[in-house]
Amino acid sequence: MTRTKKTIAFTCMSIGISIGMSIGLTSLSSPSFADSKQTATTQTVTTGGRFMLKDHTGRVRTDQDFQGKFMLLYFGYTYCPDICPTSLQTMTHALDLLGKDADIIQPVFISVDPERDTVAVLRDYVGAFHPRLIGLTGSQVAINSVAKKFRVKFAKVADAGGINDDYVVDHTSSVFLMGIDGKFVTRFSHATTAKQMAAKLREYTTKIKIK
Ligand SMILES: [Cu+2]
Repeated sequence: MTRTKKTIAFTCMSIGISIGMSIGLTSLSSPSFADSKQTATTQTVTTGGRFMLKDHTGRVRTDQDFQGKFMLLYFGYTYCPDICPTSLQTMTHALDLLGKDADIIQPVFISVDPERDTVAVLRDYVGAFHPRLIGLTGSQVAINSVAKKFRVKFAKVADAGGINDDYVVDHTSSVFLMGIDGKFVTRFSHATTAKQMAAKLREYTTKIKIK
């Protein structure tokens, strides 16, 4: 009897572990992951990388310029009707909640619509949000490259009924936090509130201060 119970318990545990592992692996799954468990556990998927773009003052900026500070990064476009303004407001509000502690965090906006988001357009736009917000744009090739490195997806969609019969751009709406070494720390979903973002930012920036 005891033996049977033990066997059942062990079996249940095994199933539990298997399910747990499957869930763990599934949550890590992305198209870039191969099928084997071996690959899933050993391969590191990087988010971020090198870039060279122009800021909203026309100055050339690279990823290196932002090292030594945390970078709170968002990809979007200035013509975005609601998603981008909401995200940028959340970022601004989160930084405001941190007060002086936000000085170690550089907010950055990278345009996924370089065709319309020229340096001049960006200059007018970033000022409406955080006073330290840096807007970045570049050639379509440069933007495609940086978006790919952050695994940010974007696509132009015809907006026939919209203003000027123009287009909108569907895009990933996560906010990325990069560390002082330029490496990926975490990402916030669009649903994250300013309060939640501020709490997480405080957590990560405090860790660095202790070191
Ligand atoms: Cu947007």
